[in-house]
Amino acid sequence: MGEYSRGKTELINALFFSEYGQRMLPSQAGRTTMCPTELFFDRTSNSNYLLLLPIETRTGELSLQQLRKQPERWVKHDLDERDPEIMREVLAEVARVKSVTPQEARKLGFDEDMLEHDRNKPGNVVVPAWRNAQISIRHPLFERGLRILDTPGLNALGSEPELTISMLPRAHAIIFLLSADTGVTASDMTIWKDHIDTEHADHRAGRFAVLNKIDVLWDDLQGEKHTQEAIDRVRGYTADHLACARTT
Ligand SMILES: Nc1nc2c(ncn2[C@@H]2O[C@H](COP(=O)(O)OP(=O)(O)OP(=O)(O)O)[C@@H](O)[C@H]2O)c(=O)[nH]1
Ligand SMILES: [Mg+2]
Repeated sequence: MGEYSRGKTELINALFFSEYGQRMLPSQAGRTTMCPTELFFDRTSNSNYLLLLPIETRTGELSLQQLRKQPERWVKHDLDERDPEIMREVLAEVARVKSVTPQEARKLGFDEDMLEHDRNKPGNVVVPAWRNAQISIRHPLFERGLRILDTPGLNALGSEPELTISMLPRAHAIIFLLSADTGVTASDMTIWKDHIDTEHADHRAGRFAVLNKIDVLWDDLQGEKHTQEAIDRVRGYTADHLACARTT
């Protein structure tokens, strides 16, 4: 979890897909991941695929949990691991947005103030095209049962209540991504307080705050000692802010 552009998706790419030699999941500057994205391996079907739940299902009566039991409501793409280039193109869907009128956005349950305006179509706003993505992909850790949830940044997080009420509190562990150059910003803090450091959450394997983008603190002019001091400082501030124990 974390505010947008902290590098959540890039971390998943680095940890799980580095052998493909390219970014499997879309990761770029600004808001990228638009819907909660689960990664796992479906041992029952023993196959790789991407399932996407259209945003329009928000107008229906069924909850996300109910919709998860109805495969016909999801759009399915097969993923061929022998063709990483095509796989990457298919996985780009998790970043897809739609341009709609403010009325349509309200009908879909969005708060207009939380949405970005469509620069190509004045008057329109941009909403995620999908509510939820499920990616079944063969990987030794996923085959052993690991399941990861990659979340979008704060605004998109807040628009899918079941995610924050049921999925996140049940997670065994949370990795909270921060950027080393900014430390804990106000919106990082909102995510930490409202969605992670909550009373009824499980998180039995822990909550880990991770300072990403440490390379932006590297400074050839000032030397290594200076860089190390800068890193120590930001770690100290971060730990104090989040009131969690410092680890190396
Ligand atoms: N310099 C540097 N850039 C990074 C690092 N990690 C990620 N980035 C870049 O930061 C940008 C945002 O990364 P994403 O992985 O898309 O961030 P995210 O947290 O998934 O963002 P959302 O999907 O919008 O919530 C991308 O351009 C990444 O390449 C890092 O350790 N160092
Ligand atoms: Mg992302």
